[in-house]
Amino acid sequence: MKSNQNIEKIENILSNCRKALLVGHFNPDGDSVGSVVAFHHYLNARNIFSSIVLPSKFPDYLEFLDPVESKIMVYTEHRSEVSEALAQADVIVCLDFNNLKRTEQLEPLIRESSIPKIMIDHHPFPETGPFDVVISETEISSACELLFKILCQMPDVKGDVNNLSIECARALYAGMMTDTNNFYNSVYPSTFEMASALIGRGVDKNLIQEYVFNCYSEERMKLMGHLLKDSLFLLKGSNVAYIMLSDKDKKGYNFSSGDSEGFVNLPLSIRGIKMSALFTENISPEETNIRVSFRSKGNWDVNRFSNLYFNGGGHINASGGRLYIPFDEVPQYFEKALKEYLDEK
Ligand SMILES: [Mn+2]
Repeated sequence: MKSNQNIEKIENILSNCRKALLVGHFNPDGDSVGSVVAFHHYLNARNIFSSIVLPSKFPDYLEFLDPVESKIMVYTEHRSEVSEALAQADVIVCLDFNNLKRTEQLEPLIRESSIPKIMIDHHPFPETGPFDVVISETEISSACELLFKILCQMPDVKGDVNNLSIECARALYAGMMTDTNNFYNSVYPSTFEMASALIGRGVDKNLIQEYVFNCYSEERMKLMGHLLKDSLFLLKGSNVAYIMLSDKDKKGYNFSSGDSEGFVNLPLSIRGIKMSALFTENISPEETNIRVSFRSKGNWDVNRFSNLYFNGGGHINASGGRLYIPFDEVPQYFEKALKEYLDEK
């Protein structure tokens, strides 16, 4: 379907809507939080009330985005409030994920709801079934860039970025900036155009960089040093490196959510390394598993690799997944999967 028809459909849904529920993905990152918050501020300007719900906690460094007038609800901590917000909503908007599976415990609630649903996302192979409108583009930096493009086409914005509130503009910039790792990857000409327009609108990019990149704890920096020294492994004869982050190390360095942000990129700065992995042991009252992150360069497809061996997916050069095996068996499993995957090619 043509994108202007989708814009019309969204406009139709919103013009009949009083309350919206905006949903981000599990383990929300900057793009996830940025996109739901930006959409919240857009709706606010139209006098449409919206509640934001995330399936799990978001990292502390994104707190500056949390709207004062309508605080983000984390489903695991605000179950009844979320159920109430859903019962009152007349539209659900899903941002920055391609499958309702990515909302974990929220999935059945959203699936069973009969109100209109909109998906705005930039991951390949979107699940279209449950949605009335799907806007999915993969040749774009982030969900925030896609949302920016959509908002600019809305009748009330009329292509003029000055018609977006500064709070909306700031959230869009933050999401794009984090998903591109500050313009390092997945950047298109349109990404710079968006950045230029938003800075022209008054977004203080230095302040956002300060919040996102320079507000880590001392323990996080020391954990990074420890991992690079003792838990970074290069696979001989290949262009692959990986980091093991154990539960013991997390406890020893007072780990909090978001502390491992960016760790997976570190091995890629070693000459010759084309693919890197971060394995994080995750032991919590709710679940025990291993979180897997991959990053790669060029045509090394970590989306497919994660799909085949790590119960996950994402993009060609950035993906995630999960493993359900003992942590000390990870290196062996990883090397075997790599060998199989590379031999098959
Ligand atoms: Mn994203």
